[in-house]
Amino acid sequence: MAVLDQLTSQQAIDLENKYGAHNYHPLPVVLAKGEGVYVWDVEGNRYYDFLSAYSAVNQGHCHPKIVGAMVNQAQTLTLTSRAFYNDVLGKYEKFACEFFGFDKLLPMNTGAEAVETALKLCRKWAYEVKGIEENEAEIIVCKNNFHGRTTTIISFSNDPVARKHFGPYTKGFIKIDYDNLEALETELKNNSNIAGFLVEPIQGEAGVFVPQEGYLTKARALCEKYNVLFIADEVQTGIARTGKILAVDHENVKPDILILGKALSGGAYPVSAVLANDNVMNVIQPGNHGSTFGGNPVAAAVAIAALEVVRDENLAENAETLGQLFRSELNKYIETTDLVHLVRGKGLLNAIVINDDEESETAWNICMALRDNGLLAKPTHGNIIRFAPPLVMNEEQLLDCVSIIVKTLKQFEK
Ligand code: IF1
Repeated sequence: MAVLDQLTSQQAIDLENKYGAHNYHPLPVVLAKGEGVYVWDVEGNRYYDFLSAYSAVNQGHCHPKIVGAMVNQAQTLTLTSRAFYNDVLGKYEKFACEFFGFDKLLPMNTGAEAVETALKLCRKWAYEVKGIEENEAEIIVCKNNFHGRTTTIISFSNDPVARKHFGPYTKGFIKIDYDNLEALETELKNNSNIAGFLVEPIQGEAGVFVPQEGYLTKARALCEKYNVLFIADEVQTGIARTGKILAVDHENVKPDILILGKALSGGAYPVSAVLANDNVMNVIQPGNHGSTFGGNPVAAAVAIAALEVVRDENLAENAETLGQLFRSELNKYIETTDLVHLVRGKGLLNAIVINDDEESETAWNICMALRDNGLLAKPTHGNIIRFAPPLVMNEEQLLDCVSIIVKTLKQFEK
């Protein structure tokens, strides 16, 4: 077998099993091609993608404008490092700062790196601007958070699988309940060493958990009152996914630090960023932080194109409209069955909760049956299935997907 011969699905799976670290448990489907809302496996079967690479492919697979920008830049200049200037980064920084309404952007590659960047930025601000004593700064985070997989980030996770045997852990984090303003105020009131509050506007990995209305506004106000930075991790919720450009826009909240990744590139390339105004970002000086690839010309060109697509194709509005339709259609079905407990979400970031315990295989089996019926989704936390299609979907396609989902769920009714 030559290295680049076309594999069967089973051959591809066997290769990954034998030669790849076993750090994932993928649904058994081997994808070979993507276009818009569709992906194809190596046997040529077509599926609706209802995961969008965990909300990275909001603009749809292989969007021609994004791929075009990438190919064009890749043929011109790919990487200079930040030892020299390149002629695309500044244009991208200006474009993105104006797009999201911040003074400055710090470019990185992955979501976890951007979260790390935000934590460093917050700590430095705490020492140099707020005046917290050296090494005393603490950052409040929420239980059941997901912010990535670095050593520091898993230090404040409470998922045993993500944490166990990776210690010793990084200090300086306080965990409080999500969606609980009293818990936040209690911490802020009693501890003058708090530098920041890091929060997901909707908790994705926790099963698309949407906080009560007003939570973000009030949390933001509390941060202001106690001179603490409000840090929004919009890696998953950002870039039109929830029906607004940012999930915090639903409450007109402006974070002190904004963390973006995933769909910032439309899934074409690893591009992440931290945005803040000068009063915060200016604490970062040469040598404090960086990355070989962060801000490279390909990433910059791709990100500009990816954001232009979101704007020009009105993806936020489309996510809002189709999300309403999706939840109302699924609710019609849920009223008729005991199998599904509820559907929840915002825009096109949704999940259904299966009426079964977390250890049961039902959600996984439903995802296998969805696959067989032409739609790809993945369980999170055992009994929850996340539904996050590309935002370039149209109404007819969405209704087709609803009928696939309902037909599949009906196969599981007792
Ligand atoms: C995996 C979940 C999604 C994120 C938020 C930072 C990052 C993520 C809010 C880090 C990444 C991913 C990573 C992916 C699974 C996935 C995920 F199920 F774990 F929660 F999207 F829903 N902040 N989320 O959601 O970004 O470093 O990965 O670029 O396989 O770990 P990254």
